[in-house]
Order: sequence, then structure tokens, then C-alpha cells
Amino acid sequence: MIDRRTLLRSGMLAASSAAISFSSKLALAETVTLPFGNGERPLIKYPQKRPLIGLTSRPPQLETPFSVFNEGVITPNDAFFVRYHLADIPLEIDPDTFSVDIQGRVDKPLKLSLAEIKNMPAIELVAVNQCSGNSRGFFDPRVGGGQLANGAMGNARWKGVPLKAVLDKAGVQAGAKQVVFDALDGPVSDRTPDFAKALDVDHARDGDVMLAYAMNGEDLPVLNGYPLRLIVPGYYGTYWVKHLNEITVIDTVFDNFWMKSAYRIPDNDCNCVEPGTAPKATIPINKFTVRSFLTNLVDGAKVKAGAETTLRGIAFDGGSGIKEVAVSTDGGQTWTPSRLGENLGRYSFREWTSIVKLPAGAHELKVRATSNDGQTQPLQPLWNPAGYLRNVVETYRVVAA
Ligand SMILES: Nc1nc2c(c(=O)[nH]1)N[C@H]1C(S)=C(S)[C@@H](COP(=O)(O)O)O[C@H]1N2
Ligand SMILES: [Mo]
Repeated sequence: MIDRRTLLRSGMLAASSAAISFSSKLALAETVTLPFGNGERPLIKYPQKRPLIGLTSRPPQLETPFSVFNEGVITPNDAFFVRYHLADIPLEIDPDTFSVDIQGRVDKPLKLSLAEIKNMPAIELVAVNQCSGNSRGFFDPRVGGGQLANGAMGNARWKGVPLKAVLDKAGVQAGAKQVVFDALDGPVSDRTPDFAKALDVDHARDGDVMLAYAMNGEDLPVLNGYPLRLIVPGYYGTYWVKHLNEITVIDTVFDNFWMKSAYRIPDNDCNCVEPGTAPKATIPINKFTVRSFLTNLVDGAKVKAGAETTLRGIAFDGGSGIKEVAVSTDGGQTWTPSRLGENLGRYSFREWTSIVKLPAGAHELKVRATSNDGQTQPLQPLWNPAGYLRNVVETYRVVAA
């Protein structure tokens, strides 16, 4: 168990208030009910985190309460969701002895300390991290896996070094195909496969994929990958390997459980199948589908009839950027473009606002984003057996009175 002393020793917590013990005092503040069957969840307080929606505790899996996304387009570190696969998460990370190995098909294998990484020229970018299973709880028919609402996502400003710079230092050899990322965490049972992921070598060298040591101007929170994690902008969170300590260049396609069996989507145009059926062929999950949300009104909200009501929300896609967010107040018959907020980059949440006047009565508000590469959101949900990629146009019922 992670205890307060371990966290303090590894420099991950200020020697003050926020620290509580992982082992004994997981304060149960209250519970919330997510809007699907069996949606009751505890709110749990972990070190460096405000109370978040608990999915599992071994390993810790925490979802961000949706109201956080109305606080701003950057998700605060203490509210950022947490996802782990394996219960043996790293307990003792000493930033002074931590290092990452770059090995395999390289001319010069390297071992870089955290200090050496921090001495290399840094880059910063704002990017969304979203779990593949975000919103899985809304699938109908239901599917197995973590039953998440819409809070397994977050948007942060990441600082680190381009993976390309590190790979160039080591010298990737001709014939290299993929780069494998392994981390400090591991399985508690030797029958569970260790968590590791891979990217194609060209993707790994695109200049945006980075080894990040800071998030929103601070060290990464422990549960978000301290002291170093991979950032794969536009790609689902499964590739964003936390506590990254091993980078291996290979000349084959990596085929561990997490690449070959898990995190696969149907290999067809919609990456979907008829509900309840299995895909014929699959490919590894990759870029985010385009999504948009209303953040300042909840389903069932009341607004003032005939008055100007400001709608506000967020949109994002797999990295082409948001072109338009349109709003419908008549259940999807007519659509009006909203006003887009500041552009923090093509990988970031993009804020949108729209002013509407609703006559007295019940209304269905819908929000639909279109990305610069022409993708948009379907009016009916698409289905796949793993519960990935959800991006149906969201509907919010409000009453004007
Ligand atoms: N070391 C390690 N890194 C990991 C995982 C993990 O289990 N172990 N899970 C991945 C998955 S599936 C997701 S969605 C993201 C979640 O990132 P977060 O916990 O910082 O929100 O971490 C990824 N990186
Ligand atoms: Mo995930």
C-alpha cells in the first residue's frame, strides 16, 4: 500500500495537508448515481486528488465528476481521472534514481535520468487524455468492462521532451517497425500480462508524442504517472503509458495481450458492428472520435422561458481540431453554429458558447461537433463489443418556465 511516508519520501506530496494514507483512510465523502443501471458510485478521496467517482480501488480507477468540465477547458490535476489495469502500482519512486532505458534496435542504448530528460529542450502542448472506455456505461446493449459515464477524460497542458529527440539520441536503426513502452507497474499474479503498449516508429517520431514530466505547471500527480509518462496527442489513453521506464525499438509488430487482444476496434469504416454481434476483423484502437458536450446545464435543468440563456460546453477530436459546434434546440431538426472559444491547439478541448431563447415548455437540446478533417457525430449511437469510441450526439432535456 502507498502510505504517506512513501509519498513524502519520493517528493510527490508537499509535506502538508493534502496527504492522506492510501491504506487506511480513503474518506468516503458521499455517493453519486451515474445515469444508467447500477450507476451508484462512492466519491473517494485519494492523495493529491479531490473526491472523485470511484470505479475500483485495486487498482485505483477514478472518474471525474462531470461538473468539473464546466470549471474551465483545462482539467485541474486534482480532478483528473485515473485508470490502471494492474494492482501492483509503483509505491516507491525516487526522482533522483529514476531513469528510463532506451534500448532494442538502436545504435546507442541509453539510460536517461529524470534530470537529464529535464535538461533537454522542452516542448509544451495542451491535449485531451481520454480512456477508450469513456462513456461505456451508456452502451445499449450493455457491454463488459468499466461502467464509466463521461468523466474518464481530461484536458491538460503537458510539458516534456519529444520522444523523437530521445529516439534520435539513441539512433533508431533501419528496419525498426515499432517502439514499445513499458512501465514500473506490474501484475500481482504472474498469469496477468504486464501492461505495455506500442506505437509505429513513424508515429513515435512525429514530434508531438512526448515524454512528459509536468502537467498544468506541476509535477505529474502520482496517480497520473509520476515522474514521467508518455503523451500521445489525439490517441486514446491506453497509449499514454504512466511511470514510463523502458522504451524498446523493435523490428516486428508488438503482439502482447494489450495490443493483440485488448483495445481492438472493428476494422471497417464506422469501426462498429450490429449491436450484439462480433466484428470479423479488428485493428488496434487509435485516434479519438469527435465529441462535444454541454457543460453548464445538466439533463433535466430548468431555464427561464423567453430569456437569453447561454449554453456553454466543450468539443474535441483526434487531432485535426474543431471546425464547428452546432446546437439544436428542437431535437435535431435545425442546427445553429455556436461561437468557438480560444484555440489552445488542435489536441485540446475547445470551448463553445451559444445564446438561445427557449419558449415555455420542454425542449431537447443537442450538440454536434465537426472536426477539421470532416468527421462528425452520429445521431444514433454506434456499437462495438468493447464499448469504445462512443460519440453519439448528446441530448439534454430542459424545461423552460
Ligand atoms: N503504467 C500504466 N500506464 C497506463 C495504464 C496502466 O494501467 N499502467 N493505463 C492506461 C490507460 S488505459 C489510460 S485510459 C490512461 C489513463 O491515464 P490517467 O490515469 O493519467 O488518467 O493511462 C494509461 N497508461
Ligand atoms: Mo483506458
